Amino acid sequence: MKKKQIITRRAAITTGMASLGALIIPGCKQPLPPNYGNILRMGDNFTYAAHRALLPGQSLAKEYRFSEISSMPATGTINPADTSKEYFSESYERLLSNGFDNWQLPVEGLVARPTSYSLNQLKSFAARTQITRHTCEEGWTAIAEWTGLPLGTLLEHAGIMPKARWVNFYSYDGWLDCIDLLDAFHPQTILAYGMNGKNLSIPHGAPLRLRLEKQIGFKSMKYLERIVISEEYIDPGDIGWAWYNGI
Ligand SMILES: Nc1nc2c(c(=O)[nH]1)N[C@H]1C(S)=C(S)[C@@H](COP(=O)(O)O)O[C@H]1N2
Ligand SMILES: [Mo]
Repeated sequence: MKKKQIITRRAAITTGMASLGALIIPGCKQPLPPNYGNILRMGDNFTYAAHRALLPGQSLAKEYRFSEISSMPATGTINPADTSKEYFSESYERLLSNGFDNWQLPVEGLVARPTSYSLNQLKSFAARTQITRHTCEEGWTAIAEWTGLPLGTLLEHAGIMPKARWVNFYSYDGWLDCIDLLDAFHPQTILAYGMNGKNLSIPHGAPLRLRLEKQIGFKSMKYLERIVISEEYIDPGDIGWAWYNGI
């Protein structure tokens, strides 16, 4: 799918970052978000709950009632096991043929304990369920219920390091995208394996997708394959979008 350039909220983030002692890289238009060490130093109490309470710009996205759930179309990639599509993935096809029993999510890079998590392991962490509105850049919205584990829980389980600044996501249909740690530790940022009370379906990103409720729809990556924590910004190439697209 072709993505169009939209205006970033650069000014807004820059202001927010100033309070975190973050830098604007000279000669680079992009503001540098805080690393995990910056976030840790913001409080005396290094617990996840404390980070969350202290982080700026962490207002919650609106959550809806069960009766407000709408139908939701699946867009972009709708089945990476479809051999007729250019995004076909042989490894995804193999995992799907086995009901995702062998699926694992590696969490690598700047973590003390690089780990590959099975779906059952991910489901064993405390889950969060939220009914939120998805806003696609192509002009439609939909309300659905999502269940999964907070991304922050996983990052702390893997031992995210103080130098870490970016969380990069790779998907089976070949996408690469990143978020900063303010979004990564936002309480509504979850890795979802459930939708509307059922296992996440193939069109909606099975077995695991990101839900990033404060940014535009395409940032909620489906078909997660791998997570890499980095200090450097990993350029996803020309996807026609800035890395930050808040709503
Ligand atoms: N891996 C992957 N993630 C993706 C996409 C995709 O094509 N591939 N499409 C994005 C877009 S543009 C939107 S609007 C949402 C759509 O989610 P849905 O198909 O569950 O409605 O997923 C996003 N995440
Ligand atoms: Mo979208």
